[in-house]
Amino acid sequence: EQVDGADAFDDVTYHRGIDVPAVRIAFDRPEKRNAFRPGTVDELYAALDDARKRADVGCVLLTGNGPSPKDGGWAFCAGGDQSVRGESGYEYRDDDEADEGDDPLVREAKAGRLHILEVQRLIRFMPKPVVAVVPGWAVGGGHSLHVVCDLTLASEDHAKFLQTDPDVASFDGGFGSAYLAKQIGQKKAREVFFRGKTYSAEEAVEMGMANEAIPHEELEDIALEWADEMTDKSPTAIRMLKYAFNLTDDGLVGQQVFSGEATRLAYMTEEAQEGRDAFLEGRDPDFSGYPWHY
Ligand code: 1HA
Repeated sequence: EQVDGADAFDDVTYHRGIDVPAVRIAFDRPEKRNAFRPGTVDELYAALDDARKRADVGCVLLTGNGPSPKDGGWAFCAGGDQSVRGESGYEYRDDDEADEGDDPLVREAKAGRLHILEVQRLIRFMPKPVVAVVPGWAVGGGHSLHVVCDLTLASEDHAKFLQTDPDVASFDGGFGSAYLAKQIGQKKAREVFFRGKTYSAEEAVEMGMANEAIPHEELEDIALEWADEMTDKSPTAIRMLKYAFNLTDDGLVGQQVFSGEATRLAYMTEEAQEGRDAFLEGRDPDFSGYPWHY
């Protein structure tokens, strides 16, 4: 069922599972191969952030609606909408009402947007698995989005993986490329960007950047099954595992995120509560009851 408030979105749809504590967030510009304009990214961020904060959501399925009413083509996402690309990024235009009502100075600061990178960080750091469900084209910045997701499930009939960044003089030097190289190896990742060849779902699985190729008509059902399996497990364990997988590639920020969860767990101990209580009661803490474990 549609999540409350989601009818305000123009470029994405946002639904909650009925029996599974998961949500489905989908690009909804199928006639543009689900390319994103700045307003699309704002809505995607808002939906993902809502999913991040909800205690009743353990998994996010990120996908693209289709087929295109124009030609029946399927897409996950074709990256930044080149028709609104300005001199320094992607721009709000007259038919994109997303920044209406903003303070003029905020509008000025938002002139050339590359904030899909903020979405990538949100996916990376949210404490629950995000699954890219790829029904068709995953291209450019759309390809990078599937790379940063925890898992990728792809339509074996229609999914196509393609990096066009250097064709349109763009480059995602972060997760889109360097993290891709961690997944599929340096030679292959360089080939993906330098050659700009299209890969099928099977090839993506073989390369290690997708988990499974699935018959198109079963894609969403299987994705929900995976979400069901994952959300049956311990939320704490899944969260710690995601952050552990991230840690070595994310440097000090990875350590901060992982350690924040360790702090949360430590706060739950009596030992930590003794520290808090001693402060509130104006006495010295007594940690003698808590041994130096090894
Ligand atoms: O690299 C970044 C960033 C890096 C750092 C920081 C921020 C970043 C933000 C964004 C990006 C990027 O995403 S750069 C890469 C941008 N994307 C592309 O270069 C892909 C362009 N599209 C295509 O190569 C092809 O359209 C396609 C392989 C996805 C599909 O081909 P197909 O099946 O032959 O369909 P096609 O006829 O080309 O497209 C259907 C319609 O969708 C066309 O519109 P129509 O002629 O029917 O009016 C087409 O223009 C439109 N469309 C597809 N992709 C885009 C698009 N319109 C605007 N922007 C698009 N990206």
